[in-house]
Parts: sequence; structure tokens; C-alpha cells
Amino acid sequence: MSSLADVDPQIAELVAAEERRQADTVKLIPSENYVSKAVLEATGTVLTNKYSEGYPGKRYYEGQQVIDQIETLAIERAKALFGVGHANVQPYSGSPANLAIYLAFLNPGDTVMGMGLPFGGHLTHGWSVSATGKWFSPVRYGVREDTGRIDMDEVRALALEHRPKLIFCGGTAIPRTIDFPAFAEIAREVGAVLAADIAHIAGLVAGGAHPSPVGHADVISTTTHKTLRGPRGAMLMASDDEHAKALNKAVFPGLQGGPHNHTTAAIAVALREASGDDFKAYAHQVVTNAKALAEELSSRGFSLVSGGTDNHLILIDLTSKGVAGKPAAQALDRAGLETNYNTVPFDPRKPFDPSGLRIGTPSVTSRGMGEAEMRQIGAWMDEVVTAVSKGDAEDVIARVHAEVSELTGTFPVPGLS
Ligand code: DSN
Repeated sequence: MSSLADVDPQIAELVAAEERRQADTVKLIPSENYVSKAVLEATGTVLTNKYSEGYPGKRYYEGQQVIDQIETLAIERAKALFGVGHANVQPYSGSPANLAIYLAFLNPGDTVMGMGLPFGGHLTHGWSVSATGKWFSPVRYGVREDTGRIDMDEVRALALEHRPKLIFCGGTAIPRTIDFPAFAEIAREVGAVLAADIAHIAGLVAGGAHPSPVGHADVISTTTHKTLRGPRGAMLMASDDEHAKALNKAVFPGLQGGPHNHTTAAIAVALREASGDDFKAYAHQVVTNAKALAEELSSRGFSLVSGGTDNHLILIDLTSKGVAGKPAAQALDRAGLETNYNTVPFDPRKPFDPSGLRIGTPSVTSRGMGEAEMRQIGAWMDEVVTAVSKGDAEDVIARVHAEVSELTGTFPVPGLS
């Protein structure tokens, strides 16, 4: 940091401020995590100086003696960890990875079926404001109003009616196990490519805490920075050679230029970490913690979409608490509890001012917190949300913030000294 502080003290101070903020906050955003010191180190290396368009052994620039070895290690580790025949570690992030799937298998105007964004899907699964919703013909499935869960009969009926060429399963606000075999059966029945977007749950899959899509989905996309606990980036995986070739061509030269080699190295490090027994224990604890937090919130009268969770994520409908998601998330943030406001299925409110809160346990589990801390966090959330609903939250926010600081002081952030 000394040279950064010399060259650009403003940015150095802002980085230090963000370090302090991350250390002092209980991070409950389910798509975030803390990387290890080793992953951070790999990210900040001279590998950022190199162009490597192409793939190992077939590049458009010389000087790839080292980069080829790094990318090959990342690929081999991804294949071994997830049990797939092919991995592409070059997508810059989740959205470009998903766009590569369209380029690989669809023509503009073709039909894609995915979960609607307000029900827990992702923008790139064919939502209207995304290029994938503008350039392709989207069909959307949701969840049942009475259960908050995906209705596989509805998915099958829609697929038979619209005959999509591509079906996405997975999403960003799904608290329940994804039934990969059921999606695969439907995709086979209509002749669609099945893409499993496991961005949120990749670490759980790797650690054996969620069923794997391997053997069911034709292609798998994931980011590397959520439960998988790597740097910001993404991967595409396939078992079949034909799918693999199409994906490779779509990523480069179809969509991207040179891969971000420093990120590739950090992905390789994260994949190595994720193959250890410690990581398996971590993945299971993420789920145990989420269930404990969900139970605490339920017992305090919070309404959870689908009634609870099977994974790392909890979606809360705050309607019964008399508070909207945004003011609740803002008050919680001021109390040191970082969440994000989110739409809930059948939300009568607007996406920028929705009824829900989305929380999760990947980050708090990386800090070593367990079920006792989850119960405490549930109690704090209740106190703050109740105070907001009464319109007099300042004293509660100040007290909870002091208590949160005491807790975070005893659970250091991985990767920070
Ligand atoms: N932004 C991610 C999330 O928070 O779930 C999805 O891309």
C-alpha cells in the first residue's frame, strides 16, 4: 500500500476506508463474500500487464509461457472440482458468461425461457430491459403464490407451448433447492439446451451442500465471487465436446478480447481452496447458518418467501411488518447490518422501492460466525425493523450499531490484516 499511498493518497485512503467499512459491518448480502489473502494477492499481480487473446496453446500474442500454465491450472481445477469435462475460465463476469450461452446456441429472435426477474431470476435470463430480453423472445416462469416455490408443471406447460431453444434454471433470489433433473427432463422433451446458472450456489455445489447440475444441464454458468469465494469473474462449464466448442467460440472471439489473467490466477487459487475439506465444512455451515437465521426471523414474525431456506439465501416479505424494503435496508445499514432491498414474488410495489429484503450467510460464515451469532443478528434485524415501523428508530440504530461493532471486532475479516 505504501506506493499506492505515495502515488494516489486519495484512492489509498478510500481503499483503507472500504477495508474499515467491510470489517465493521455484518455483511448479509447473499451474493457477496470475503476472499482470502491468497486470492487478493493473486488479483494484484503483474499478470494484469499481459494480453492473451485465445486459449492455452493457441494465442494471438507471444509471451504466453507462464499465462498458458496459469489458465490451464484454473481449467483443470474447475473440471476436477465440479466433475465436468470442460471449463472456460475467461468470462469477465456472470452477465457476459450468460450472453456467451445465447451466442453459442441461439440466433436473434429465438425463444429463451427463464425465471422472471421479480420471482428470483436474473436480468440475463430474458428480462425485458436486458439485451437478452430485447434481442430474443423471452418466456418467463415464476413461483406459485401459495408456496413461493417454482411450479415444475407450469414450467413444463410453458415449455411445451413456446418450445424455447434455451432454458435457464437458477437465479438470484431463490431460497430453495433447484430441481436440476426435473428441468433437464423438460428441456429434453422440447429439445432445448438447458443452462444451469449456479452463480449464487456454486460454492454450495462445490462443497456438497446443494445438488450438482452436472449430468443434467447441458451448460453451466457461474460467477466466481459469490459462495465460491473467488475474485470477481465467471466460468462456463460443459460435459459434451460440441457444447464446449460452441461456448469457447462464443466467449472468444465472439464476445470478449483478452482474458483478465490476474483474475484467472485468482480463480485458480480460489478453486484450489474450494477443493479442501475446510471449504466443504464452510459450505455446509453457510446452509446451517441460513436455516438458523431464517428460524429466528420466522419466530419474530417475519414472513419468509417459501417459508424458509434450503441454501444460503433468505428472501423476506416485509409487508406484514408495515415497512418497505428500502427504508428497512437503509436503517439496517446505518446499524451496521448490510442487506439489499429486493422485490418479492407478486410484489405490488416498484423494483426500486420494493417490499422485500434479501439476505444471506456466505460472508458471515467466512468470518467464522455460527448459529448463536445468527440468532443475535435476527434479533437485531427485528429491533431495527420494528423501530422503523414505529417511525422512531434513531436510538435503536445507534445502540444496535454499537453492539454490532462489538461482534465484528471478535470476527476478523479473512484477507484483511
Ligand atoms: N448482482 C447479482 C446478485 O446480487 O445476485 C446477480 O448478478
